[in-house]
Amino acid sequence: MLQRTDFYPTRDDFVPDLFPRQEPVIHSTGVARERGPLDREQLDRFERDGFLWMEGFFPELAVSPFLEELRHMATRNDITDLEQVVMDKERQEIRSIFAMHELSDAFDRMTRDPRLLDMVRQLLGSEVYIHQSRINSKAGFCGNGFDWHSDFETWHSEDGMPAMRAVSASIMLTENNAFNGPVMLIPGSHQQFVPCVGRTPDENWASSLKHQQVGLPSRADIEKLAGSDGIQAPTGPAGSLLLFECNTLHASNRNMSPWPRANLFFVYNSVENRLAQPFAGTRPRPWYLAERENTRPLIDRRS
Ligand code: AKG
Repeated sequence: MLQRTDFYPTRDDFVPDLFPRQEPVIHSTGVARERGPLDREQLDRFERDGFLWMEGFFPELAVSPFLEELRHMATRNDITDLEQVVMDKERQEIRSIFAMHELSDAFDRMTRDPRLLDMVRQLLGSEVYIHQSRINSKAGFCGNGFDWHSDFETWHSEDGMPAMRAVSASIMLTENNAFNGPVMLIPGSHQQFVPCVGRTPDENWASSLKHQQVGLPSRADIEKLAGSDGIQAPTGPAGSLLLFECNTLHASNRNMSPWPRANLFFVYNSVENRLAQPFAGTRPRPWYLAERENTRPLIDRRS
């Protein structure tokens, strides 16, 4: 059998030191890059930091029906019993719902919002499809956090995503403030691939979605990367948007405040970066974590 070259080796007993990414951060070039909607300053910031924060991108009123729908889903046993719904390990509150756009027409329409699509196409330099969508919800007083990781490291090893050519659009469904566990990011970390020690158990996802144990960068690597430009935790009202590059290291703390925090994530992958077999040698993860079938280019909602 022909051996595939793995440009991002990870998940072994011994791994190389962190090393520079192999692809550009912004994949469009020339006129397509300059055409917008992101202007030069925004592109430069995304390229430098690995993320862009757009406070109040959508009006709060435009996102409140999505929060209502999430609350309604939480009351329905036929939804909470689904495999794609992950409950918090200590309390019986929803932690994540995957493939939101398959469960709800409203969420599906939102993935095709022309303003989102145009920005993501500009960043990825091609047509795009949804690799994964999810809501992460942290109930007041008890919503758990997420350890430091690069999404790409997981998508590469467990899903067979070949290259760093995916972007997450995270839309805040509630206010994100300093106390309710906002996402923290390490600016500039997307420039380095951080290999992670440890082999991937079969069906790792069954436990990792509640508490990740492999695919975690070493503390020394996190310290090194955060040592350059620190850590940022963008905060703002419901409707704010965080666009972040698939390899940007991020994490979040437990929600110890009384205020719930719910964020929606749409992961757009380039149609030129469709999934292969997982590089960790494990079986492919379920469809709701990694789309393999429905990879046709998304068509704008307006058309
Ligand atoms: C992830 O889902 O990969 C995250 O790191 C989410 C962090 C959060 O929702 O606070």
